[in-house]
Amino acid sequence: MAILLTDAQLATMTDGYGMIANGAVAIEGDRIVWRGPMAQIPPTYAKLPRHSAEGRLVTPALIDCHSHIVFGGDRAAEFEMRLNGASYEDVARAGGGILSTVTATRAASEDALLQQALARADQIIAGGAATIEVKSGYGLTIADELKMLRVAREIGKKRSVRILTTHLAAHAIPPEYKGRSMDYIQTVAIPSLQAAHAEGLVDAVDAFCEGIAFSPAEVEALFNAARALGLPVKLHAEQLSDLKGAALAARFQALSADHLEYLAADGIAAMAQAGTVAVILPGAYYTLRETQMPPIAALRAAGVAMALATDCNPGSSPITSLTLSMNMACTLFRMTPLEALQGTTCHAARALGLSDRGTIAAGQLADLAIWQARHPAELSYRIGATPLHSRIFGGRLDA
Ligand code: DI6
Ligand code: FE
Repeated sequence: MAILLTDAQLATMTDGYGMIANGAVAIEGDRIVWRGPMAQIPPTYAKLPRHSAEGRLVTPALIDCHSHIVFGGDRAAEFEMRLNGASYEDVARAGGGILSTVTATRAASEDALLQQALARADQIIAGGAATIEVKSGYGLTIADELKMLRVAREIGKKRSVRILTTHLAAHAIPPEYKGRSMDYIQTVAIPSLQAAHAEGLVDAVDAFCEGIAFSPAEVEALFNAARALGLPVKLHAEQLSDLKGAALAARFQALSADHLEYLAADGIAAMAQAGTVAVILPGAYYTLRETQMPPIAALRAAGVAMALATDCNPGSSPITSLTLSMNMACTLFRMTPLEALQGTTCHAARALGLSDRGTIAAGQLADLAIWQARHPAELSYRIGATPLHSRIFGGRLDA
């Protein structure tokens, strides 16, 4: 299988947008072997079967580097509670919130979970994604965390999408461990991580470092276990308060620290030093009607790479659109359309520790998005549209 994609407005994302007007991409197997201007197609690639983008914008396929798309039930009732005045923390303390999803997820069969997750994955894919990171964290027993990770991996077998799985047993303290959170880390979170790793189900380890979840000391115990297994870490940090989670993550050379609304200068400096990516999640900010903005300007000034993701989850971010997340990041946080697209391509790849995708360059996976657009700013500008025309996944044009 080899094709030459022609007549494209290429945003290669190798240096800013890295635009190539009237560009072409040569693909052999699942890899890009050449890209450049139409006028300079090497003779060997000029003979390949051609597929015209007809002047459309072509970008690397998008990457959703932070999602929780495997879960049972839904939380529309909680949405309604919050609209009647309850805060996110009130809902969590009242036994709702994450724990109601835990109950539904434990009760669901693997197949039922898969069917629901596929529907969400399909929406993210239809928005131009070819890679989705999926977290566990609604099982909170060894068996149920493994079940979630198996379901997540299954999505990649059923659909044209690459799935990365993140172990997030340290997401919430289940009722049976109420008041014994360190005990939960020692007897459930760490053993489930070890078991999942032994089954080859884990690409990275995450935790929720927050007053309503796990303390920095508890996260550190988990991260030490991850390190012993040679697994990279990432952290839900500074979402609702500043527990210095980002600095803790940076000490463990974390791939990313995510949310970051309450991130302070010390955390930014630690992330810059460690090369930890800041994953910005405007869907959660929007849903929770948060007013504290993540420190975008300070992250930019410190040279911290910013990624952008849906955080798709039933409580704080029921969104399956990366382009809408990009729009929110621009309009709410004043990220630029370039930063937004870097956030869902090259910087999202970095947030997952991947160097084989996120740009259009020789050697990269041939995962491309062809858009009903001409300029990349259009992707962030439109609200609620799905401007995808078609995708190329692993060198094959989607049916
Ligand atoms: N922070 C979030 O915003 C989500 N998880 C987390 O650690 C919320 C997940 C949920 O409410 O179900
Ligand atoms: Fe999250």
